[in-house]
Amino acid sequence: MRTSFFSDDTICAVATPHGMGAIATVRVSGPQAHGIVCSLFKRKGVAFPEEQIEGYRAYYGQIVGTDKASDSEVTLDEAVVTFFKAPHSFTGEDAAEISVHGSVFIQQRLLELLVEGGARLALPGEFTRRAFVNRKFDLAQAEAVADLIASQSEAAHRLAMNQLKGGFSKELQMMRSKLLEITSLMELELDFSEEDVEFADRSKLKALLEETQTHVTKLMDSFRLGNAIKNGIPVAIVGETNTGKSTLLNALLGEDRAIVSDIAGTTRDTIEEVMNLNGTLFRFIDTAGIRDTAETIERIGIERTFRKINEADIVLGLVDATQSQADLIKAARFILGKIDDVHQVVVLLLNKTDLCPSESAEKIDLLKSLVTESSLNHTYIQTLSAKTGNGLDQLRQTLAEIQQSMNVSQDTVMVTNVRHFEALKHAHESLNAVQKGLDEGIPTDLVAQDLREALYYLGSITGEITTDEVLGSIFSRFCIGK
Ligand SMILES: Nc1nc2c(ncn2[C@@H]2O[C@H](COP(=O)(O)OP(=O)(O)OP(=O)(O)O)[C@@H](O)[C@H]2O)c(=O)[nH]1
Ligand SMILES: [Mg+2]
Repeated sequence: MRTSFFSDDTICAVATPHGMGAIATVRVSGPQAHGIVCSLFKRKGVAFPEEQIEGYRAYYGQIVGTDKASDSEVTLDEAVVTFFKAPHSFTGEDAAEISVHGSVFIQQRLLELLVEGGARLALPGEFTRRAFVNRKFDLAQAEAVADLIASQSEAAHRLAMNQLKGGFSKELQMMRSKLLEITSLMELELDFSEEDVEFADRSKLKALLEETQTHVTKLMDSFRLGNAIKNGIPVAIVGETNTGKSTLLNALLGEDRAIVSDIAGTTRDTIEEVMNLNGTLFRFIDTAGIRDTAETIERIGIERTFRKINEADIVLGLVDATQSQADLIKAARFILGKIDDVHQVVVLLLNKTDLCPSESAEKIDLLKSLVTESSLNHTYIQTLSAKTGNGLDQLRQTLAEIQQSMNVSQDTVMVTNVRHFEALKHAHESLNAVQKGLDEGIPTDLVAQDLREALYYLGSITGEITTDEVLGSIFSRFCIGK
C-alpha cells in the first residue's frame, strides 16, 4: 500500500547532463531545501533569508562558499535560483533549482556546499520516487517520465506522453474497479455461505470477467508493437548469401557499417543498427546469408538468422535478379515460407536490377505469382539496386507506409514496458483460473483467492500495491537528478 510519506532528509543532484555545458542546473528537494540554499545564496552581496522566499520566482544572485585555506568567503558563481513550495513542486516537497555556469568544477563545488549545508546526494530516480510516494503520479506514470527522457522518435515520445497523462492508468483503474465489484459480490456470498445462498449472479459475474479478460488480452497484444515503437521496429534483412543484404544495410544507414564482399558467407553474425526514419525508429538487422553449409560458425549464424526472422515485424527478403528463374523461385518461396502473416509484413526486393534491367519486369511478375500462391496478405514487391541506390527511396516510403498501417493513433493505450507486460500476463492467468473455477463450481472462497491475485497484479502496475524492493529496482534505472 502506498502511504503518504514525508522524507526528513534533503537531497541534491545535478539534473542536467554530466560534463561541461553552457548552464547546469542543480536540484534540491526536502524539508531543508530552502534553508540550505538560502545559506549559500546572496543577492547584491546581501544574505537572502528564507522568510523572503516567494515561490515560483527566479532570483538572480551569487552562490557563496568559504575558502577552506583562508577561511574567507568566496563567490563560486552567479546563479539563478527558483524556489518551489510543498506540495506544489515536482516532488511534492519544498524544492529549489539552481542554475549556474556549466563548468564541471562549479557543479562539483556547488554539490559539496549543499552537502556541507546538510543535504545529501540523491540516489538515481530519487526525485521521481519522492514524487510517486507523495502521489504526484502513479508508478506507470513515473516510468513514463523515464521513457519520455529516453524517447528517440516522435512515436516513442507520443506513447510516453500518453502514459504520462495517465491514459494507461485510467484503463487499469477501470478494470480494477470491475474486479473489485466481483470480489465484493463473492465475499458477500461467503458471509452467508451457511444459509446456502448464491448472491452473486453467476452470469453477471462471467460477463464482467470476460469483459476484463478481453481488455487484458488487448493490452497484452499491444506490447509487441508498443515495445517495437519504443526500441525501434525490428526489420530483418534476409536472403541467400551474396544477395546484397549488407550492401542494403549500409545504403539505408548511409555508412559502411557491415562488410560487403563478393565472397558468399561474408556476414556471419547479425548486425543491428537503429535509425530514425521520418520520426519512427527502425531497428535494421543484417543477417547471415542462408545456404547449406558444413561450416560450424556459419551454421550458428544462419540459425540466428531464423531467430531474427521470427522476432521481426518487417522482413526485407532479398533475391538476386541475376539468378535463373528456377533459383529465384526457390529463394523467394523459402523466404515467404518463413513469414507469419498475422504479425509480419514482408517486402520482397529484387536486388541487383542494375545488372539486368531488361529482365526486371518479367521477374517481378514471377514474384507476384509466388506471393499470390503463398496467400500471404501483407506483402510488397519492389525492384532495387542496393549498390547504386535505385529503389531506396521507394523502400523508405514502403517502410513509412507499413508503420502507418500499424496504426498508432494519438490516444491509443499501448503497453511498452516489460514489467507491465509481465504483470498483465500474471493477471491474465489468475483470471483464467477464476473463470475455470466458476465453470467447475469450485467453492467461492477459492475462486475469490484467484480474483484477489488478479487484482494484486493489476495494482502492481500503477503501484497501488508494491514493495520497497520493486520500487528500488524501478527507480535505480533512472538517471541521477531525475
Ligand atoms: N551490381 C550490384 N552489385 C551488388 C548489389 N548489391 C550488392 N552487390 C554486390 O554483391 C556482393 C555481395 O554483397 P553483400 O552485401 O556482401 O551481400 P550479402 O547478402 O550481405 O552476403 P552475405 O553476407 O555473404 O550473405 C558484393 O560484391 C556487392 O558489391 C547491387 O544492387 N548491384
Ligand atoms: Mg552480408
